[in-house]
Amino acid sequence: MAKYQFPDGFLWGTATAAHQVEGNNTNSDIWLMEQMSGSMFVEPSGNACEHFERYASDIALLASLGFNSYRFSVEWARIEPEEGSFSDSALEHYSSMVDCCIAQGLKPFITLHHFTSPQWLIQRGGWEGSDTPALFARYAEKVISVLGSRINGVCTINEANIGRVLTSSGMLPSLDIIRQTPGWRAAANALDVTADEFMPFMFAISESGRQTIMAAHRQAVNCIKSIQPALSCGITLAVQDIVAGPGGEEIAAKHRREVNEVYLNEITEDDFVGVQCYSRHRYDSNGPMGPESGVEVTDMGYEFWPEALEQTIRQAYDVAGIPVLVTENGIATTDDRRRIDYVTRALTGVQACLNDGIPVLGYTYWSAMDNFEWMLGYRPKFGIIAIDRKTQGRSVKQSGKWLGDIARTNATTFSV
Ligand code: GCO
Repeated sequence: MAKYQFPDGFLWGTATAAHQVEGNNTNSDIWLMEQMSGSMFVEPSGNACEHFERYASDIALLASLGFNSYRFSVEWARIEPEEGSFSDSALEHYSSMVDCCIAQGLKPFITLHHFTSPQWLIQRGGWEGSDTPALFARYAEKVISVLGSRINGVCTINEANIGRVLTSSGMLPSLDIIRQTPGWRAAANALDVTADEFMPFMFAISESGRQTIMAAHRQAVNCIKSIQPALSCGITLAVQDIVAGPGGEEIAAKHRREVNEVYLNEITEDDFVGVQCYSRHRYDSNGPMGPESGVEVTDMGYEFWPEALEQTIRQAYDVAGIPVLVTENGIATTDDRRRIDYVTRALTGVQACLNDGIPVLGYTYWSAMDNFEWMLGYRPKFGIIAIDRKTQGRSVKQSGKWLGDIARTNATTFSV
């Protein structure tokens, strides 16, 4: 038996992203891509989980389970549907979400950008556009001037390195190939830009894309701090445990550098780094090796490898030297017992990091509810709350009750 006690004030939460749960995010670039014939998205997001309308009861449900925080994103394409014109009603909507969290005893953590961008931004060069950092900072300033005094933390940009993760791990083909696909070309056409100019966030993998993203983060943090100096700000990164298979030392080290460390090195002044970890990635001298035979795979096709979380917390802290908030960790599975096993092993790693004195601020499970898993649509089920896609009915899974109980007591005993 292992007894775990987490530090006072440890954050226990779940996360969502606007586009994946709200529904009808019609002014965003990803919405457009989903509608195109030949789209790389297997289905459109449609009305998603109707979280835009149902947020109050969803938040109450999460609070009733025992969590003490909720990480959600505010949607740039709703707040600034046209360049320079900010929607009061969208800002009021997110303001009500924040109030609702507070009333229910959940500390609100907001993400300003979670993959989706307004279509007008893409017409202005998207995530390689030279004005994008300043445009993002202006949006951040607007949001924080409304919400800033009532929230507990801000993730400026979700998974700054996602494009590099997807291409280096072989989950997506190269950008050259993607640009030839009919769905990509049609979406570019619809916005009157060329296939090369069309640059949504997830695909900004070049060095200039990376610099645009990191400059947007820095400029946004400066704006936020000028309004709310004490507000905790960070960026989140997709950090899988990158390991070497036979002969793969060099290439694994290269990927660790280009996908993780180059970003971690630039955020040493931030208040925290958001670690988002799902599995490990193995490389040999030929590149990504895929899952090892005999290792269970999740419904995402990832290795069931919850120990990766401990490794990535350690790596992030080693390089950036700042507190770590686990902003995402979770598993896509329809067998909820596997979810409990996965989180048990992941929390074992969190506890080991805490025991070694690493400042881990909290654990956020991805995701509060089954939702729109981007290109894979609604098939992968990450949630601790199931959503009936016909009726939109919510039902809490066993794992939700289990994790909520751990959150409520801030302690647990595992028979490991
Ligand atoms: C990401 C995002 C989430 C995903 C989750 C599961 O990591 O890609 O932050 O939007 O849905 O990670 O893949």
